Amino acid sequence: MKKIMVTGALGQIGSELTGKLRGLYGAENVLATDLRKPAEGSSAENGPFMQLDVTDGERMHELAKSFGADTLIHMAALLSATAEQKPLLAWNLNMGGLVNALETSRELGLQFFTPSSIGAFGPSTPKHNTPQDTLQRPTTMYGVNKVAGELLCDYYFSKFGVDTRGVRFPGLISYVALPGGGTTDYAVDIYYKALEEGTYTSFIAEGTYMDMMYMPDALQAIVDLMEADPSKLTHRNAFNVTAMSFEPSEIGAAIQKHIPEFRLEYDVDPERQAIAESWPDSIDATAAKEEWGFKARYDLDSMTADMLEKLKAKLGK
Ligand code: AKB
Repeated sequence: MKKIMVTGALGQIGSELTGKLRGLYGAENVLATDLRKPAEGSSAENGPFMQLDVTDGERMHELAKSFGADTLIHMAALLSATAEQKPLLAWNLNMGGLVNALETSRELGLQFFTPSSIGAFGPSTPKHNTPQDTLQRPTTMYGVNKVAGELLCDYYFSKFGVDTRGVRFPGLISYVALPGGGTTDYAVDIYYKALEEGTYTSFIAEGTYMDMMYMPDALQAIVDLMEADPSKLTHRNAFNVTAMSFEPSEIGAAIQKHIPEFRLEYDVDPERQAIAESWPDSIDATAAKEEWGFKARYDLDSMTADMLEKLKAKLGK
């Protein structure tokens, strides 16, 4: 990776990924693009930025070409809960954006990355230690988009030789950018509310396990997979990656080790709860470990300590 274009660069992952890539490869070598304009003083402004609607394939191609990109990292997408509320918009944006990004990569010979998700699994998928290769019959629009996307990336590799790579991300937790419209968002909100109000009302029910990962591990996974020797990759797209699996009362207990008076309450949102219940409790990341050395550094306790420390500074607490 030397000249990288990132779509969705102002989103939850994109905003931190852009900074990491600029640190590794030079600010001038990473073009950040997003539908929105960056806020003044935002880190997206520490290097080139262009506005881009990913459903406009012609503009995407033109931007990548004039930048001289050799890599396209496609992050722009709607998350699970929003996609469930606006399924047609999700189809058009998630699938339209992806096919434009793959076409741009095919036409310009770019290396390509896009994330899939634990949302690509469904209720008939084995729930515990979900294998890399397994049943995928998701019941959400987001999941339908993710499975179709995984297959499309495989197709562009086998049919056109595009160097497509990707992972299935679990819920990602970060103190930098807030997620928006995801089912796993509670595991970010809880830290903010713990510091701001000392209490949090979870929209996910006690006992509902989902896989999670701290953002620094997620960013490193993208870099490691993109740098991996292609001859070692049996799978190319949709590698299961995870760092931990927990349910709301376990993250609550981890926070109480630092804030003993913290209280966790529940007001379950039936829509997001149904999505969570259709996903695995825990997935198996063996293929990612074996094929390109995936490793997560943070577990629930070390992530919680770091999150609370960084958020305290951010919120001036
Ligand atoms: C979501 O909750 O929609 C995302 C995901 C797991 O893909 N965080």
